[in-house]
Amino acid sequence: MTRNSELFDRACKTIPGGVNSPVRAFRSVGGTPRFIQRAQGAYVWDADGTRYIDYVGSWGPAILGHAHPEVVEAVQKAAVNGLSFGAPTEAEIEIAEAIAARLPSMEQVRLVSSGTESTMSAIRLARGYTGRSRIIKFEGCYHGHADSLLVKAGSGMLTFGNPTSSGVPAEFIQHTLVLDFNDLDAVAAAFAKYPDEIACIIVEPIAGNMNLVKPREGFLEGLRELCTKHGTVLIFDEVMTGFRAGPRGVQGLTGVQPDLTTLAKVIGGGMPVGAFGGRADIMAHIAPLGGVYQAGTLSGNPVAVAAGLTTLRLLDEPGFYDNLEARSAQLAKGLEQRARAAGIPFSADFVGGMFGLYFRDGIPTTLAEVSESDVEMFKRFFHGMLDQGVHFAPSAFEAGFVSGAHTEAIITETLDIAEKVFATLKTA
Ligand code: KE4
Repeated sequence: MTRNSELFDRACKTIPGGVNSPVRAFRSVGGTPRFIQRAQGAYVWDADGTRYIDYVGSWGPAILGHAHPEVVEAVQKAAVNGLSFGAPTEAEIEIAEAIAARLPSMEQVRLVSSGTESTMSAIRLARGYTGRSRIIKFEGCYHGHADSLLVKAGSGMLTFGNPTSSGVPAEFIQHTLVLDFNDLDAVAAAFAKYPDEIACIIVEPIAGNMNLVKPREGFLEGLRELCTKHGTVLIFDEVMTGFRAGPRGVQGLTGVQPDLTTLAKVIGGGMPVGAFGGRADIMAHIAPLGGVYQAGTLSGNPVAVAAGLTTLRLLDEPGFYDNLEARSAQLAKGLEQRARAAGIPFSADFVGGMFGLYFRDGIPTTLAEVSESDVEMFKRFFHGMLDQGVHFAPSAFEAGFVSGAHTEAIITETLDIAEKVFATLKTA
């Protein structure tokens, strides 16, 4: 009995599934989740003292590497002055200004405490601003667990193969239209069917919750055009891609400007910070200015904001993103080379500090293509790597993450281990 399994057994007695977020439970890959005791840079250590090269990165926030000394120091300095006041602070202005300076589409920013809160609030705001009820999302995209979005979602819901959650009454999702990601014709048809009824489109501009799936040429531009034509609010859910896919998110990479953007993960640097924001004329409808209510006791609390602000500042280091993407490329291309040498059907893709691994030939551009991946082969790869001290995301339908602490040598170490693991996959 390892310490991990002891803790997991104990956890399951008082925590549903032993975890506080389903995807952590290893249910899709089997085995015992690793209970992390500490983390530093590119590494995490579990309850048995085993070290892993970490490619989960807290599902995106740990872009600098774990426990960056300057982030930890900022948190400590903020904490001694009090944890939360329920009153405005200068730091909240600073992070709103820092976000708006990096994402010009976000003329106004409201802080919340999670990605779910940010998307839930953005949807309500789009409905309040337009006076319309219908929303469009895409199958396999995950926007957190607000009721109207838990329809054919991605991430842990796709992982478990139950993409629409129980407990959500049909009335709550009757206005949610679910279309295929990258199918612009389907979006045009929805507008033809419901002219002037669609409040918003919410999209992961690069999908990271059905594994990594990039938009086809013209897809985002087409969404922009249709939303402008129909007075529909275009929401880029950049909770995962914001400051992760690049220094200005996907909107910076593509030049496609959404009306609203949702953020979290990186902007908290590991602490609970989310945000939504965009055009000032839309944000003017949010309380206390307008009739769309939204609130949060711990929104913008100084300790979390200190972590986020310091993280954003450190991301401005010259060359940070060039190095980050070079490491992602080294990993993705290196894995492809080694898998092919072992005769394993495998492909990999990357953008900025995020990557996708697919046990199929060819990089997927749709959920259907992702779903062709050999999940059983992924499970064996996942555990083979885990046993050798490399921790990937415990799901075939999640993106992976590198950080500024993942050096060329650490990626090479990962690739050397992968070469051995791929060799075992062929024989099994
Ligand atoms: P949170 O409520 O978990 O902070 O954010 C929800 C969310 C919203 N939008 C996007 C694009 C997201 O990726 C997420 C959360 N991502 C998952 C990982 N795929 C979080 C991991 C988990 O659920 O434990």
